[in-house]
Amino acid sequence: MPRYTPIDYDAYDEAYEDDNFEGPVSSKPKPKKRVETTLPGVVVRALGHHYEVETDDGIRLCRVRGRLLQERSRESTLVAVGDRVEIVPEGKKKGQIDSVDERDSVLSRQRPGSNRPAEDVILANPDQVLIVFAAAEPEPHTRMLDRFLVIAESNELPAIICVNKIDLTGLDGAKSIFGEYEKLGYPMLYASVTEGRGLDELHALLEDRLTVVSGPSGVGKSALINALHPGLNLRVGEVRDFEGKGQHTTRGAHLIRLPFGKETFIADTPGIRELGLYEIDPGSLAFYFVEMKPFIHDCRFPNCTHTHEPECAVRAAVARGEIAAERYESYLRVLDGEDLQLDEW
Ligand SMILES: Nc1nc2c(ncn2[C@@H]2O[C@H](COP(=O)(O)OP(=O)(O)O)[C@@H](O)[C@H]2O)c(=O)[nH]1
Ligand SMILES: [Mg+2]
Ligand SMILES: [Zn+2]
Repeated sequence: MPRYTPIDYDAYDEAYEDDNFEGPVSSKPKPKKRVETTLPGVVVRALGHHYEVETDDGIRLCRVRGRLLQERSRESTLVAVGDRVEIVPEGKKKGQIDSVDERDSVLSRQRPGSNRPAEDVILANPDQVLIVFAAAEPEPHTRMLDRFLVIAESNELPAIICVNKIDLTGLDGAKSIFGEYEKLGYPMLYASVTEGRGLDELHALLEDRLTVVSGPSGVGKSALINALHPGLNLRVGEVRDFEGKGQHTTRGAHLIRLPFGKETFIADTPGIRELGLYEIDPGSLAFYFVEMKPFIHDCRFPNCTHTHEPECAVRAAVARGEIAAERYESYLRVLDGEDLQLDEW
């Protein structure tokens, strides 16, 4: 057994994990083997090489245990926001991430400049996306809503559409703009923070899920979340969501635990903002417009882009009014690569 000189904490850790370790050759008594109790938690924020992990006894600042770093695969992010982890607590406020649970779902993108398939996990374990729009102020652009829906569909995330500020238009006014989406089968929620409408339904839809909250700036995302978590005090009327200005340290998404249910989390928008549409294969785009899906296989050409080809079942459905002309227009624009400034939030 080589002589072991404790140098730092990490070395100690490794030494403790070595079952054959006989202890430092010194007169000091052998330190007692620590009994490691781990705590379950959820990663809520990534800060460089550290992570904030929400546990039952609060948020702890954690680093990743050396042993876990060695197990790192090149295929995917080792630890991501949204991961369910086990941590070994250190003191009252810190800990080490000891293991990461298998992910049920991911929001990810391919790592640029990589020659092997490697994904950057922007968010682990998302359950759904809540796309918030306003019935008025700002003027709703359904073209932009269609883009959010494409992002949700291409990531296989169920989407819920929340139309806020119905106090400004009335329910009928809001439905005249967004009714089409109800027909497509998306769950719709009409709300008004000012009048306290729709908040109970929203509460029920979010409970015990991890929801990505997204939508243009000014539609009332922060106001809605404050209404469900009055202690949170997100700034209303500011462009940056969920965070104060001048915080650049956070990478990717940030989770906030809402004070109901056992595991209710919302993720802020940077996660989805980073997912451009540039990665979507034009040949698959129609699959992300839910109403086009049933027609795609009836096109004469299997590689039909539904733009000019003869005997295109999608265009025929548009002509018959079975697919809304506005939605088809959105499809063409996304296909065309039109940049709709999703990042101007
Ligand atoms: N009339 C009306 N205004 C609202 C409502 N919800 C939020 N607002 C206002 O809309 C503005 C933007 O809200 P905010 O929550 O910051 O939007 P965010 O950018 O999506 O987070 C603020 O001035 C809010 O007071 C609503 O239900 N009705
Ligand atoms: Mg906001
Ligand atoms: Zn076609």
